[in-house]
Amino acid sequence: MKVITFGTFDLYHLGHVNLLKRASLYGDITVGLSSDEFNFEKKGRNPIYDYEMRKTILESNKHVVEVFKEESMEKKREYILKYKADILIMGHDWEGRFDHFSDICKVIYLTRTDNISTTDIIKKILNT
Ligand code: C2G
Repeated sequence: MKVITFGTFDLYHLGHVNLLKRASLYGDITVGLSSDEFNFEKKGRNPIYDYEMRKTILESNKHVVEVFKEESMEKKREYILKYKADILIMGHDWEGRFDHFSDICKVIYLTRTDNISTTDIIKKILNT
């Protein structure tokens, strides 16, 4: 089975690793990796690691077979069809947000890892 997931995966951390490990139980993973510009739209700031760095880091994950540039939310259906994904998997902070793709793929939300996020890491660094 072919899994697709999306995200910025900035400052690669345990939450990302756990999500990819859990998703790998369903199949090989293709990642729609948010462009720097799309991350700015989503979070109002540039990622700390630029796209190429985040892509290289993700490609080092043994469960990830392909990484492509995610440029907008509106293209999600196009991406799912283009990459022939059987299952869309996201962390449960997105619960329900992608159910409308269930006509073209299975949609699964997995438990997020508690007490870690890119934003928290940045705050911790700024407060040291
Ligand atoms: N995640 C997690 N546990 C955390 C942090 C993140 O399981 N502690 C998951 C998120 O739920 C997401 C993935 O790791 O499935 C990537 O996280 P982000 O880079 O924060 O993704 P996001 O910015 O939410 O982008 O089109 C969808 C968006 O691109 C998703």
